Amino acid sequence: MTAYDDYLACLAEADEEGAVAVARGMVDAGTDAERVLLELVAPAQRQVGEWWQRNEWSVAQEHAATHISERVVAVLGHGARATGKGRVVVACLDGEWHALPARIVAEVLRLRGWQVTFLGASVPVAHLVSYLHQQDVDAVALSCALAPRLPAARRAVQACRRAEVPLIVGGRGFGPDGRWARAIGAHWAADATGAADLLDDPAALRTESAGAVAHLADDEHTSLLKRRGDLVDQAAAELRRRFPPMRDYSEAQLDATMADLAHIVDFLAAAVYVDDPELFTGFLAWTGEVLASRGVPAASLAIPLEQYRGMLYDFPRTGTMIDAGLAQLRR
Ligand code: B12
Repeated sequence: MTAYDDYLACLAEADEEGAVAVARGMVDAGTDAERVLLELVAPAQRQVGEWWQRNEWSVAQEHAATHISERVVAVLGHGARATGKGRVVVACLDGEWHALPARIVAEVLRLRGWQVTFLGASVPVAHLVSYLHQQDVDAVALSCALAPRLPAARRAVQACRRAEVPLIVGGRGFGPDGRWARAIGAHWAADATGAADLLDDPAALRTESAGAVAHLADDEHTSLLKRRGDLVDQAAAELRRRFPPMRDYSEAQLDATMADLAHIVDFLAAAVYVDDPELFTGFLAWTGEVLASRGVPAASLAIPLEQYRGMLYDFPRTGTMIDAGLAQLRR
């Protein structure tokens, strides 16, 4: 068994002390704490996500594992000394509850000699900015795991620019190659090591990009989100009509279905925001897998998509995204 297997076994058994011992053991044997964070804890958490996605792990098992990884991350960052590089504030965007990826970035920056202030999950942009005005901060690092937070990320880019504090962003919400960070004009790094390297390069951080958001002039994104409640309600009614198993759903299944319908609108809106159908088709592929592993045919997704398509007939860009999604479902 490798240390990674041992660590996963500890997460599976909710063995907190065991997990800490595996991580400490690696450091004692000479592995950098940064590598332990990025090559043990981070991939283990991604594996936890896959188990949840495939319905092999419950939400409770995921929560227990995440709690343990949070403790391990704190232990690995402990004792790091600031070396006068400056102060970085690390936070998650508004509505973003994936604090652990941000915490891993925070601890890596601490290990690299930065003084780090970790603000944690869901920090509204206005509060972040007023914090920047009150404190002496050299840079901000923002994390986003879910693409629907991209509009908040762009507001943060603009606000940090006005406050003249360099900002870097990261997390899976910006796309696998950071392309949606570029779309909103943000500096992006793929992982915590990339974040540390970018912060060490002030010349790179001084460059400014306006991003590529001219398409937002059509206002489809804002109008679409204004209709969110109505879209979800109508899609639920249509599902009840065309998808008979839903009539026997438990309350919990109905709640999950309503959340899924809202997610579809949110990711559709995010795709419209950055004008990239792949954001939406990628989301649908993932949702299809989640549904299939819970016994719901992925093809049933066509019902809400067709409903949204009909209701949004006067939204041309949105229509293109939905058509790409429907074409993918047919394949
Ligand atoms: C734990 C977890 C949760 C926990 C988070 C608790 C916490 N304290 O963090 C809770 C239970 C809250 C949660 C909730 C949800 N989650 Co969740 N979650 C996860 C899980 C399993 C692990 C997250 C993690 O720690 N990853 C490990 C780190 C290391 O991830 P990482 O992205 O690789 O991070 C690196 C880079 O992205 C980068 N990086 C990250 N941030 C930054 C910042 C900067 C500045 C830079 C430069 C780099 C950078 O550096 C990191 C380290 O190198 C992931 C699975 C996954 N693949 O990540 C799902 C996952 C992200 N969640 C998912 C989902 C769907 C949800 C929910 C919508 C579920 C639901 N139905 O309610 C909610 C949404 C909540 C919200 N609004 O934010 C999906 C997202 C899928 C998608 N299509 O986008 C995932 C991928 C699970 C899956 N496989 O399906 N989740």
